Amino acid sequence: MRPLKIFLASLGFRKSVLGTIPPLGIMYIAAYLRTKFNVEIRIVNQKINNMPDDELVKQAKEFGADVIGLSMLTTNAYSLPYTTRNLKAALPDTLIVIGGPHVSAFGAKSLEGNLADVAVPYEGELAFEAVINAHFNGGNMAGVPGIFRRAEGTIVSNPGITPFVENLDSLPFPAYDLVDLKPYWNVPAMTSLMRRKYVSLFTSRGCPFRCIYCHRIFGDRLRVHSAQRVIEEIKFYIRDYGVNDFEFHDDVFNHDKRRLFEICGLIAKLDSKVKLSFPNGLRFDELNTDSIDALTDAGIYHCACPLESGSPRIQKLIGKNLNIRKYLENVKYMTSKRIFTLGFVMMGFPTETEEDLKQTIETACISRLHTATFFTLTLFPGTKIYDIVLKNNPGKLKNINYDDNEYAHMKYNFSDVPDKEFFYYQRKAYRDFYMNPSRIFRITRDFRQTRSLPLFIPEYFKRLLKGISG
Ligand code: B12
Ligand code: SF4
Repeated sequence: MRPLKIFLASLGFRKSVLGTIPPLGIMYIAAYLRTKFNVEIRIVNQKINNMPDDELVKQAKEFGADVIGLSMLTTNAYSLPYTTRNLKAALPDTLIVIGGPHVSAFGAKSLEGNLADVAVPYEGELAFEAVINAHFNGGNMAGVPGIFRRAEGTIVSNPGITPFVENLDSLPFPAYDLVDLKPYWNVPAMTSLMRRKYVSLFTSRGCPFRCIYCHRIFGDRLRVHSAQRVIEEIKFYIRDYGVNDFEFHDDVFNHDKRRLFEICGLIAKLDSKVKLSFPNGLRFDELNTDSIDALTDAGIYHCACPLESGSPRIQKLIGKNLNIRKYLENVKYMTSKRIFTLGFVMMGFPTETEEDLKQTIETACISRLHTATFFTLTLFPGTKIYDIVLKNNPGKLKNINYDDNEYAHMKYNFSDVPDKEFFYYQRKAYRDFYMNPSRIFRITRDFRQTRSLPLFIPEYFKRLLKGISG
């Protein structure tokens, strides 16, 4: 029997120097499906070479896909109507499944306005397997828990939730063999460096914290790959890909402290010297000098430090409850080791006042962070904070346009401060934070690719002009 042909694509375009990484979600799914079915799989990441939608459709047709899986963030979902219409026209009998953060956020609504057949929220491996089994065994998907599907002209939400993989070590390594890594090595990754041979890792899923603006893709229980398995994976990439630079995308890599020490200890014993970065951040109030020393010995050189707010009142409101004193101490200690530290800060929370904003700016400014990005809160359905605004201030949701928006350029203001003042504080944040000779000195001293720093200057000015320019 010929293998089942599965075409997996990650949607969206790369518009600036901001990061692009290998599409881990569909790479994990591909690796898993290979262990379950006789399949031939092709992976396409639209973002890496800004492949036009029509080219993506052409490739799916040429490949002769029996099943198409499309993965996307909400910011990338705007092309779904066009792409699914053309995919259906080119391959009328092919099952189109959508999944990823957008479906996890929008649920049944993610099937509105497009021609995808099935939408899979949350973790994808087991649910996609169940969808394929149901499709090729009579087509009845009513028994697949937690998915959204079309039936008799309507969208149906199946009862139950899509299952999580309990033992993460039972999953195969993501299918790096289906991805050409070279183009990724030439553009900035989430770690804002380029021209470096790296691999992205995702060594844990789920998070026990309760920040009310955050996704729930992997549930609220931390599941981890064992330290031994993480090291096996690292050794595999060193051996087979000649890579010694590893970018961790975990949400809370350092929550399991024993595992952190185990992983760092095993890395320090490797024959090859490796470099580690944590561009999605660590939970900084859960670090201490010992864990920072262990990470340093293992090779950490670049780390995001999520602060979000410098106001204890807002910390409580958003459920982050970060210990700001410990945060500052640990940033200082990490920076003293010349590890490049990037602050993630958010502004625009409901009820946030000028006083809160001032506290946030002051906290960022007194920190030893090398850089900071002052994001505006972007609300996604499926989060508690979205429901709060929906209840108290629904008018504010009307203007949200997620389409193709990037990172620091989203311009929303859900705070109590009028827009004019609010964006003034955002610009002030960038100005006060960066207009500091000691910080500029440390950036140029500790950034690994000083020569590429000028590339980020236009990005800096865009942020500095937020709320003034278009
Ligand atoms: C790396 C990362 C990025 C990178 C690269 C993202 C990319 N895809 O190119 C960069 C830095 C560019 C980025 C940017 C942004 N990001 Co981001 N990012 C992440 C991060 C930290 C890791 C993503 C990852 O690799 N996960 C690991 C893989 C294994 O998980 P996964 O992709 O979700 O796949 C699993 C399931 O979703 C599902 N699945 C995925 N695809 C498919 C497809 C099918 C068919 C099926 C069945 C299942 C399925 O199965 C997979 C395996 O279980 C996540 C947080 C997180 N923990 O996931 C946020 C996250 C994806 N980002 C998020 C956001 C909000 C953003 C920004 C909009 C931030 C902002 N306000 O500007 C920008 C968007 C920029 C843009 N225009 O694209 C949100 C998404 C929310 C949403 N509804 O879309 C997340 C979830 C974090 C959060 N705070 O909530 N991000
Ligand atoms: S923001 Fe980070 S710490 Fe908070 S719930 Fe999300 S992943 Fe967990």
